[in-house]
This record gives sequence, structure tokens and C-alpha cells, in this order.
Amino acid sequence: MTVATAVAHPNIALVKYWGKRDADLNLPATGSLSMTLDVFPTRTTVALDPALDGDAFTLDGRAATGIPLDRVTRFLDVVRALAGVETRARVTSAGTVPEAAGLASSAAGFAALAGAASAAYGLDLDERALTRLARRGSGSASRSVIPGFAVWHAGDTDEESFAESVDAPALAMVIAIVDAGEKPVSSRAAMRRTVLTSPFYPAWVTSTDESLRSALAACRDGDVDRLGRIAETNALRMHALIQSCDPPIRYLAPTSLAVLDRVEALRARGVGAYATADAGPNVVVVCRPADAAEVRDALADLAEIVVAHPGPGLRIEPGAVA
Ligand code: 2P0
Repeated sequence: MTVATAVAHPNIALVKYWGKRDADLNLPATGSLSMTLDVFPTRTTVALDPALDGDAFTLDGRAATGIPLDRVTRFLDVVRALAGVETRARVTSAGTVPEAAGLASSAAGFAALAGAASAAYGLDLDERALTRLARRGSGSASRSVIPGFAVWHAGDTDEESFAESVDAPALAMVIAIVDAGEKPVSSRAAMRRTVLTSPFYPAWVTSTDESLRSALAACRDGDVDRLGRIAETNALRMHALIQSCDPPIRYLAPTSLAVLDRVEALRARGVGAYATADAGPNVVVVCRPADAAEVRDALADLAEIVVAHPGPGLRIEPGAVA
């Protein structure tokens, strides 16, 4: 039996991925930019087992069935096709982030699975190939392969759609956990509904392409405030887009809006703080590391707060292949 283990962390996008041009290959409509965090690691072990008729998936100590198991099996089918091996596997994954709460648990999960599965099935992939493989599981997982800041190039083909490292100014992310419960509509379903029903979707695609170009220029210039403004605008545009679906979806909660008000108040007193939020009510405040404690204190009565910094990329544990 061949076994491998890998660890990955979530990432938070400064320029968001929302919408696919190809659902089978998971090619996004636009590129995106993110920071991989140093908190909430997911650790995943893949063990090949010739005695199994189907894959088995244990998530946080519970046997998974239905959609989560199907997604793991479909992902392992991609790995098996690359490896030319048909053996099924036992997948055991333990996360430290609330699942499906809009805190990028699928990014860490599929990045760790890509690392563990590729090693267990004997694939020898470089970093770029690992980002492309992780993308097949969950688009945002491509960025969690990369330490610190990552750009995921949209690309027109499987080969062109990969993530790579990008230099950026020092940032902290102050995470306000407004609600750790499961979100009502998954990102994947909400993205599909957006593409099919929002009249604003074409404008989102063009404006996000432009935001990514500007954000990469702000990274090159080391300009935290310009990068933060672009990130906040892009995030609020994404939520406006999601709210414009039919039927509409709203992820932000009253407390999320209260956090956004506090971030404005921080800026009014000269702190460079900028808000972003994924497909859920939690708000992440981007700031200089030296301001993180002040931002945390300003939000502490509204939500549980976790301060994050740039974290490591995907790590495949050495010596784990038997
Ligand atoms: C992002 N999100 O850029 C955006 C912002 C959520 C809001 O990527 O269908 O779980 O598995 O490719 O990667 C969430 O989408 O979607 C996401 P799939 P994924 O971080």
C-alpha cells in the first residue's frame, strides 16, 4: 500500500475568482491574486488500497458521502488517469477551519489532496503542475500551492491556467469570523447561477481583468493602500454581482456590514485598513502588519478575530511514501 501526506493552508483573494469559462477543466473567466495564510492548515493522507471497490473519504473524523465524496473521487480519477493506475484510495483529511463557512476550506483541502494524491500515485510534479492539478479539484486551491502571494493566470487551456508566486508588500489579514456556520449556497452553485442569470456578469469579467492588472502594478510598487483599495472595490463588486443573480444570493450579514463600517472608521483616523469577504459573512481586513493589533482591537466586540500573515505553500511530508 502506498501512502502519502500533505499539508496546505487557505488563501484569501485580493482580486477574486468568480465564474468559470470551462467547468470540466475548471478554467476561470478571469485571473486572480491571493495571499496564502499561516493559519488553519489542512492535513490530508492518501492511502492506495487494492481491496477497495470505491474511494473512501474521512473528513474531520467522519465518513463523507454524497457530493464531498463524489468531488474527491472525480479528483482522484484525474490523478489516476495521469498515473495510469486504477487502484482506489482511502483519503483522510483534518482541517482547522470551519468547513464551508466562506473561509476557503476547499482551497486548503484540495491543495493538500493534490499533494498527497500525486505523491501516493507516484506522480513527480513540479510546482506549476501541482497548481494545475489542485485547480481541477477547486479553482482557488491552485493558489494555496504557492507560499505567500500568488497570481492564478486564467489561461485559455489546461496548460496555461496555473498559479505562481508574486512579490507583494508586507501585509496582515485580520479575519473577523462573523459566523462559522455552513453557508446557504455553495460557491460552485452560486458561481454557476451568476454566470447564467446576472446581467452584470460581463462587466464583472472586464472590470476584474482591469483590477488584476492594477493590483499587480500596486504589488510591484509596494503600495499597500492602492492594493487595499483595489481589493475592497473588487470584493464589494463581487458581492453586488452575487446579489444580482436570479434568485438572488446574499452572503453578507448585518454584522459583516458593521465590520465594513468599522473599517471605514479606521481609515478616517488614518489607518490603512481595507475589507474583503469571500462567499460567506466573514470579513477579512487587509492592513500593514504594524497596524494589525489596532485593527483587531477595533473589531473585537463584533466577531471572533484571527490575525493571519503570509503562510507556507503546499508541503508534501518527506518520507511518507511507503
Ligand atoms: C476566491 N472564491 O477567489 C473566490 C472569492 C470565493 C469568493 O474561489 O468551483 O471553492 O471549486 O472552483 O475555488 C471559491 O470557489 O470554487 C472561491 P470551485 P472555489 O477565493
